[in-house]
Amino acid sequence: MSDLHNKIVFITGASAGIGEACARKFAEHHARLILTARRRSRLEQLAQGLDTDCHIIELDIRDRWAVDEAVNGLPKDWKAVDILVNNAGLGRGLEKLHEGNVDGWEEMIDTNIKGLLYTSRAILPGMVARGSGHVINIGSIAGHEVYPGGNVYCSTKHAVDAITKGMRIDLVDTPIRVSTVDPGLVETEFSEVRFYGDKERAKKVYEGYQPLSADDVAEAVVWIADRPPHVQIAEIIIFPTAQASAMVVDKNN
Ligand code: NDP
Ligand code: 8X3
Repeated sequence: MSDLHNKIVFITGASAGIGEACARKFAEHHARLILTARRRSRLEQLAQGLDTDCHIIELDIRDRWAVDEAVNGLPKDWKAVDILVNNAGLGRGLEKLHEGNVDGWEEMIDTNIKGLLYTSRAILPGMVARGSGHVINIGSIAGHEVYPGGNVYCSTKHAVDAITKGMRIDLVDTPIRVSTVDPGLVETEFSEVRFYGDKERAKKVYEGYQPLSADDVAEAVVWIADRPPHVQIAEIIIFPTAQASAMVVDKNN
């Protein structure tokens, strides 16, 4: 039996893409899932199809008080979160900085950095008190490189990289593990959100090569979570085979 059996996994952004795929993969191991995102109906639909216990919370991680309330208000048998998957995040636009949309910057910074911090701050004290836990952040190749128009999104993912490293240092004298999975191009709703619903433009991002699927990333997340307690995978960078760096993608071959 997998070590993940009956583990409580708290996933942010479980209503789509990588977060949803993580929920499905953890469910295959019979982990118990706390599914969070803003779109409750999607979470309900997901939970209905999973053969494991699920607890749904409609949550906007940009709202600090709502995050605290969600975590503090967990029912007794859901409180002892074993694994936190900090996945919720988004990109907005690809404009040059001097032409950028400030509202989009706010959304990215508030979600990708502050939301991840609020969630971690709310859940980590319980892990520390219990002497067990694992935080798995979803970073990005954008946390290692900067590409044209990536200015603010890349800065948020560089921040995730720094926060991951900082957390690992802060928790080194505990049994808690901290990991990050940093993908390249994954075909999800990410580009549709980045381009404010422009499906045609979003589709083009994934044309001419085989991008990663959300499942490819979720498999890495679950593998990391399933290592023995003394093994801490610090970081995994995953590319599609046709990608060599943020900007080098072999299209139409
Ligand atoms: P999707 O757009 O498919 O999914 C994003 C998820 O984040 C949704 O479930 C959405 O749920 C949730 N979310 C967004 N904002 C909030 C918020 N304020 N509060 C709570 N949940 C929120 O994109 P991906 O699955 O691709 O993205 C997941 C993570 O992976 C992100 O952190 C992204 O930066 C990262 N990533 C993606 C890559 C890609 O190429 N796709 C590559 C590298 C990293 P809802 O709208 O219901 O709230
Ligand atoms: C999202 C994918 O290519 O914009 O992190 O960095 S990319």
